[in-house]
Amino acid sequence: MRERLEELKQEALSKIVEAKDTKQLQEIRVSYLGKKGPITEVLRGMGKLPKEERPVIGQLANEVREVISKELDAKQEQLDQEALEAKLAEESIDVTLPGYQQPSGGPHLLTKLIEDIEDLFIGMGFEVAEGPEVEQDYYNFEALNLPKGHPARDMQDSFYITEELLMRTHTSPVQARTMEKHKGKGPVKIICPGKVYRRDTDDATHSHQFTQIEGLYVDENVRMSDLKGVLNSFAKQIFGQNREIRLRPSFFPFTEPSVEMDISCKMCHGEGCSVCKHSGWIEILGAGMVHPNVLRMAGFDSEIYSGFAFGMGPERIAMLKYGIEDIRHFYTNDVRFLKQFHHA
Ligand code: 2NL
Repeated sequence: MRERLEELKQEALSKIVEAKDTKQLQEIRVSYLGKKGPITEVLRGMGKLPKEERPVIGQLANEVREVISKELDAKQEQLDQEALEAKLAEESIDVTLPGYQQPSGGPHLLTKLIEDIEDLFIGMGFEVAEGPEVEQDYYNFEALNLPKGHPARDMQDSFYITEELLMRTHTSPVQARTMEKHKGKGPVKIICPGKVYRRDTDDATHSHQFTQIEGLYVDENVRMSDLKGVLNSFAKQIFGQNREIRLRPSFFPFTEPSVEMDISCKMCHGEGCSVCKHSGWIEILGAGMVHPNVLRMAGFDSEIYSGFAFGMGPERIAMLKYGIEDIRHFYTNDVRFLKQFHHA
């Protein structure tokens, strides 16, 4: 019986060594230590042994049980440890790998330019005013001395929503609304930046949606020389202190007299080149003295009050300032284009 027990022990231990998982260990436990296992069987057969042998064999059987049980426990622990290590190895991350780039964006070139222009006019005492992009025919045209039937308000050129509502074609209606709110009392000194809409076919120099900045200063004794001083200061701050300005007579329905402003060409220092079409001057904006009809419709006494107004296109300013050749670059938002101006 001794040999049998010794044999069972060796058998069980070598099976434990070879066991690959918890399930196999459990099978070994049941088959060797269970109620129907060989050790229990040996103990049952003890009755046939001589009396003095019984405690010795009994003790040996218990020792064998214990050794097998301990080995099973130890092997189980080893398997658990290996499983844990495998899991940790699988889930480990290499903290020395380079991280993902988190590219940071920046304000759009046009946003930035518009804000710079706002700041510069705020510095000269103007306030920023905004208004609706869906506008009434009255504020967009009528109040600006463009009565019904005026050639400049051709249905074909504007996006109408109803007979009386359209997408604003300029930011002037914001100025008309602001003047009206002042109830005939000056001063009104505002700039109005925003999106405007025209029924145009998009190409390198036209867009059905673009931006505009208009300015308006209404008070007693506002003169053309005030307009010239403000615009001169604007031009030098945006394009450089070495620029000259020039005012040429022009026509707008809402101003009288009307002018267009040019800045001297930097490329050729006024000598003439392809940028300025060999004139030495580049057109930047339109302006003039507010038409008395416009003042009167907004509730101002045109005998007491006078004003100047101007309008410019930030896209055009940006194209000239940075040499951008296609207006569509502003709206297609190719980051390769946009990021060139993040530090502008
Ligand atoms: C241009 C010309 C201009 C105005 C806009 C204006 C507004 C009011 C009264 C009088 Cl409420 N005038 N705006 C005046 C002259 C020119 O814009 O070429 N813009 C891109």
